[in-house]
Amino acid sequence: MFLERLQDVIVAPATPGGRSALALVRVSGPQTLRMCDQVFRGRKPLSGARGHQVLTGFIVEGEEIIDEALAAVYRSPHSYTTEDLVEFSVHGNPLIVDRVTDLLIGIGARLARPGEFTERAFLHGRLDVTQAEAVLATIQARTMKGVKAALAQLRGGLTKELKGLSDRVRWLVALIEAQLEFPEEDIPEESLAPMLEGAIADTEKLRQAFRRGRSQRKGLAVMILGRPNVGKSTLFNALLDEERSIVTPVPGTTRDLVTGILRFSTGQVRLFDGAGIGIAESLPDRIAVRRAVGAANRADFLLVMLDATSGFVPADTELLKLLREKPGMIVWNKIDAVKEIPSLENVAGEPVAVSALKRKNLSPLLDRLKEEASSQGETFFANRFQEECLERLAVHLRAALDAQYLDMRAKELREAIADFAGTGRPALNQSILEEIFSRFCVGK
Ligand SMILES: Nc1nc2c(ncn2[C@@H]2O[C@H](COP(=O)(O)OP(=O)(O)OP(=O)(O)O)[C@@H](O)[C@H]2O)c(=O)[nH]1
Ligand SMILES: [Mg+2]
Repeated sequence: MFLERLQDVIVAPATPGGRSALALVRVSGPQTLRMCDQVFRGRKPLSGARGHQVLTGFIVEGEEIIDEALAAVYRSPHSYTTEDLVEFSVHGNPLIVDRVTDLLIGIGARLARPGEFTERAFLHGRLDVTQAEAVLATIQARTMKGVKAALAQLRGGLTKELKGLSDRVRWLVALIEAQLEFPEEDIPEESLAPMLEGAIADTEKLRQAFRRGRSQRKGLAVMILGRPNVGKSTLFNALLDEERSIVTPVPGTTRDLVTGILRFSTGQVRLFDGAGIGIAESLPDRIAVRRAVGAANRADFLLVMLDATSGFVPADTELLKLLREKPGMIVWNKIDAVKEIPSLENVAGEPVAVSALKRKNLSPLLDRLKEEASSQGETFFANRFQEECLERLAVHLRAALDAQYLDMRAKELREAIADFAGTGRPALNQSILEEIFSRFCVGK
């Protein structure tokens, strides 16, 4: 259906509403030049212009002059969308911009949806999704460093990384298939494991670069998670140095998701506090818990809080499991009220022990958050679907590493190869594309 929509001429202002020196109205699609000729009067028709030519003239409605304008003509395929495209520079008055846009709509153009120009560049194969994300990141970056990282990705940085990794996995599949077919040609099986481990490590590096990209764009999302009453809100307030979240001795105090920003010189953290995960009897409790779990799923980093006064309890097991899938750390709280910090077995990483109430030992926690939020190291910008592809990829690679038989390994790796495809060109599914491109501004 959206391929049919490619037949439409789309129009949208490409500059923000409000008064400014100039404003840009963009028009793209198969009949663009013919349509623009109906509203633009220059020394020659736009349909007779070369590509990349700028003409001076007037925007007109019949005999009425709407504005003096410049029209930049881009001819297919040498334009942002790869279609015929015209950009009118008009005076930056919203009345003029709206009138020009309405004029074009009046003769058959359609108002573009957010990101539709970029979506067309994607559908015509000029950009892959990694580059489309880079376009968005270039516009949204809040630091020059972020802009540079986005531009590197727009030039194909991430595409290259993914290709390198996918080539290696393809090579592994070829090796395994050769081994299955010609068992007499002995390919040492010991050599497969290190290669797989290398691919897993590189996938993890990419995932981390995705997280850094997200945190550079929006701030690292950190969720404080724990059973009711362990002191989550007290820690939240202590870290933000502000009495934001309500603290009481009554379990089940926090229900709404509370959020605050922690700023470091290297980046920022969006900190979340929500309901305690535990017995939820009333409907509001259940909704509150669902919200907290949802926020934990969306978070980039978890602070799983345990209560040192009660020690580890069975209900904490589920919370610790989350740390297998997502980076985070364990925080023992209320150490002011115990003689010794309870021990924990079989957990990854060193727990940090604090007293949120007395604000004791918070600096290792803050240091870690600062480190996680810093955009040091390579940064890539991705959307949810690309992140999910990479997540599945990591799962398939691990399964391939653990598989006992070569054919199982080959099967997992073939699935991994399918995941790569999704990172650059997701299945042409309307709702996926809409979700990706709707985050763009109108006119981009
Ligand atoms: N001794 C001691 N008490 C603490 C500490 N941190 C929190 N508390 C107390 O624990 C109780 C619960 O604190 P909250 O911060 O409301 O706990 P919570 O985890 O947000 O609780 P819910 O929102 O109900 O899930 C309060 O009485 C706090 O004063 C601490 O470090 N030491
Ligand atoms: Mg609370």
